[in-house]
Amino acid sequence: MKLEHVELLHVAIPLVTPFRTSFGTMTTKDTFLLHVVTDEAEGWSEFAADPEPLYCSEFVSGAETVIRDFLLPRVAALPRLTTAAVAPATAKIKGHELAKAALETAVLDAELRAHDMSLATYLGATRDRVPAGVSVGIKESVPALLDDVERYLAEGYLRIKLKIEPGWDLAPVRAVRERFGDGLPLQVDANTAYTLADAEHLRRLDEFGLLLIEEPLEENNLHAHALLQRRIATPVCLDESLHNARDTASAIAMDACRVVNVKPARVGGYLEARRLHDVAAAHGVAAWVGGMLETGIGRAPNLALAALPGFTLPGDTSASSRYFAEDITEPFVLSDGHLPVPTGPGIGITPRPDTLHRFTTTRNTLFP
Ligand code: OSB
Ligand code: MG
Repeated sequence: MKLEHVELLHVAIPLVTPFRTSFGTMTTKDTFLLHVVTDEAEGWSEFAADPEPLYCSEFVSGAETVIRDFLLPRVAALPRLTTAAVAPATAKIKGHELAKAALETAVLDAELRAHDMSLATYLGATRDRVPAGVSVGIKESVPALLDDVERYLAEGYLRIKLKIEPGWDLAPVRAVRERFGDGLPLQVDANTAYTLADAEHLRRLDEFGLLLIEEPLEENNLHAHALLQRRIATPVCLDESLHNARDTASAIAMDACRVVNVKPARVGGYLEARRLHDVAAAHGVAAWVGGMLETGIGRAPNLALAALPGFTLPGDTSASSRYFAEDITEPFVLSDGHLPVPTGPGIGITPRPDTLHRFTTTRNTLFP
């Protein structure tokens, strides 16, 4: 393919309800979409992080600069543009996995459309629908949390993830277990809120039979997570600490995690995400696809990935209505606790022009 035009669209979409985690509270999905035009087809992608570097070191305005000044010039200089060439062309730029993922995914969407192939087919999907879990934020009270969980279960969600932080951990987990029973698939996510000094406290979660505890300790401290895992029975799952397939292999080898959260954005894109899937599967380690409150543009490719056979646990890929009153694409609708895997070419979806127009705050041409 030959790159002809790249446009970046800043979008701001209100969330149906504020989403509070140990690192902050979100009320809008405020990010950008990339629209790549080649001589053969067009592609879309969504940047996964937020305006502030609270979940990870990347952020919206920084990623725009990185893409415009460092990634795009290298990709535009390729004699022949293919998805497989994007990561090697940008490898010398350190880090910035989420920015790299946005660029690679838009190119991938265009390339697959040019070949009339769906992302699910390309990645090796074995399912046409995927079980949906839901990530439930920190609430002002336990009764308010129980109301939320009850509503999500009534909608059909098959697994509940509770966001936790010091002061909001044992009590909400105990309350959810007491109200909804031991059979409910339940897990927690601390987003790095604890330290090893909290090991004895976290061990008290063991009695609740959780599927996993996600990223309890500081980002990138595999050694500390391995020490924690020796002291608790709940399986440790890593999110923020895993940036590529190689460090995922290291984390598994040192027993720093017994479950892997795969977010394609966090690892530089879908090609590397599939490698994480393969590493986890080769080790017999459970894996699932995480989420970043994506619009339909980010959700569609995550659903294609989640359809691979090694994703053995329900993911955070929830329906559009869990996030937005109105999504930027046709909404993804929960049916019998599952979401459909897109079947159209590429990521299988595009923004609805009128909705996109209403949610777009600024458009910038990045290339030429
Ligand atoms: O840690 O998994 C996380 C949302 C934003 C940033 C980080 C995380 C999350 C979620 C929600 O837990 C996942 C989703 O529903 O998209
Ligand atoms: Mg997480």
